[in-house]
Amino acid sequence: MTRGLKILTFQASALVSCALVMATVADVASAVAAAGPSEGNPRPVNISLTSFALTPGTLYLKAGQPILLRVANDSGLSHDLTAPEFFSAAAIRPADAARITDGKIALSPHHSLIIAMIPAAGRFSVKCSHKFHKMLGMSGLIVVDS
Ligand SMILES: [Cu+2]
Repeated sequence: MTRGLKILTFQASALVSCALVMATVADVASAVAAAGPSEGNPRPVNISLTSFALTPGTLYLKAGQPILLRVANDSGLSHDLTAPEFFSAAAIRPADAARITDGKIALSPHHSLIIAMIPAAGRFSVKCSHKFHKMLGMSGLIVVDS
């Protein structure tokens, strides 16, 4: 009986994390809708993490222009997008900022998330912080023009 309960508990927590991901996507969708045509819709921007590359290697953005940054782990290994200066300089929707820990977005294999943000001007290096991943090719640059 106890064992059955443990399995149930595990499944429930897995469901909760799936629900959280779906809630984030729904929130961003409503944020986009709320922005309305007069403010201009956020531009969708993608960063793909693979073993072992960040694509694009250099991402060009415009300061002050809202974006929906989709970070996707398109691989079977865990990776992260580490860009502490980029994230701390940007204005990030609070619900999305909660997904960034120590300047890092950690993603399980084949998971993605969307961050609604307004980038600030600068040149920011990005990498995966997992051991040897940067050396193997997981590094890049975000250039935000003013
Ligand atoms: Cu990695």
